[in-house]
Amino acid sequence: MSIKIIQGDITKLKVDAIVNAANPSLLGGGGVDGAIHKAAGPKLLEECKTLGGANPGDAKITHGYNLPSLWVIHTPGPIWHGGDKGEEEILKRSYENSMCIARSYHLKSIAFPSISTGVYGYPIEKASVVALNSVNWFLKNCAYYEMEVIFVLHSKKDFDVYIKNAKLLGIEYEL
Ligand code: AR6
Repeated sequence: MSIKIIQGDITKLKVDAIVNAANPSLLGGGGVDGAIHKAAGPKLLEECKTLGGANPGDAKITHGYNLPSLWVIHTPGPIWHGGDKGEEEILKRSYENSMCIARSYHLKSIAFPSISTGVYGYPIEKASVVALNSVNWFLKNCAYYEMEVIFVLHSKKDFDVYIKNAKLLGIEYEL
């Protein structure tokens, strides 16, 4: 079981699955969602149309089409409303449900962007703690084969926050 933290563009990664910070329609949008649809090509949207959307915290899987990754796991995170509207629980479920789908497909390498911390406004300091704790907990308690999780941060600032909080939480990671 391992956790990697890197800075980069998630659409470039040759992994088993990348996770998409989607919206409940699952029909594309801006940010990382837009970048993933652009890189995957129009067949991704065609498949997404068959999924019937997803509630915040749930996750659904599609093929990766023109992406280097084989699969895309789509999960709408919570919109930040100040922190007292169940945002933390929903964000945790986005990570855990994505990991559950990855496990059910026996995927070995899964890359996550920083869900909800762009358009959805979840503060990166708080969101990174939820992301790191949820995935670390899943790897320790629920993974029954070797799984590698890569946190892919688009900006150096977000990367630095993840590294700082991984250290504070005592979570082992590689670069
Ligand atoms: N690789 C890795 N991370 C990226 C990339 C990339 N290519 N592009 C952006 N990010 P956001 P959300 C980072 O806004 O907050 C969409 O319209 C970005 O810097 O993409 O969950 C959806 O359709 C940020 O840190 O997702 C929804 O409507 C992080 O990805 C809504 O945005 C997440 O930012 C979802 O908002």
